[in-house]
Amino acid sequence: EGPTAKLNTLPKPLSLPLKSTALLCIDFQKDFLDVGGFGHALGNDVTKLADECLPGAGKLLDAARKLPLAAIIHTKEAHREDLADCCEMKLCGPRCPPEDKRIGQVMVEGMGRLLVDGSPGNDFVDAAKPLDGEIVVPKPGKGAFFMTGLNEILRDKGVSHLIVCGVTTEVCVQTTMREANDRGYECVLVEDATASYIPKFKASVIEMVRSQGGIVGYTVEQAEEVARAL
Ligand code: TIU
Repeated sequence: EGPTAKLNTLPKPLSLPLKSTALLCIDFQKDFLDVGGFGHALGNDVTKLADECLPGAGKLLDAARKLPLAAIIHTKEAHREDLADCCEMKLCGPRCPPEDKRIGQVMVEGMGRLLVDGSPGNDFVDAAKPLDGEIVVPKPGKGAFFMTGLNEILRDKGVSHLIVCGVTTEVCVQTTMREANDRGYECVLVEDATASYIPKFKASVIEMVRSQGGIVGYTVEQAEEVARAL
């Protein structure tokens, strides 16, 4: 019952029930999109992500804000100041970054401590900033359901379907979609509102999500199409 948005998704068309659909924006933070952030400290070229996914994310946010969707939720990968929620393996595990490029260090003046909540560089990029009334979920891991109240928030709001966008496609976005799928949420990944440092991994995730009849969820090419349908 209620209005639906019909999408030309793969592996088959999907009808989103608006009353129980949430927009989930994953980690649109300076730490991943800007030079001097955590993604940069990991050795990635971060300069292409913004142009690839922020226009699409903006279209989804604009459209969702005009409707009563069940919720608009923004996650951010953010550790406590004392790093008590950052395990040793993440802090200085196998990838063994130099001391000055670890979580909690200041790599670039003005960005503050890498991946620490409250640091300027840990904040959202301007193009995807949460508005008052939207939900912000800080998370210490890659998946948005790990050590957060996200499942309870979604249950409380009666959410059954998630429109998913964010960065990076194969790390926090894919992990979150798999967690959501296991918990019974139907997910649709918006291809031009997500990006990766490694383009072939983004392409692979899109293929993987919708393979085997939609083993993890659905994909749709353009935010524009979702915005028009909402
Ligand atoms: N490294 C990388 O691609 N991503 C992350 O570490 N976190 C998120 O994807 N948000």
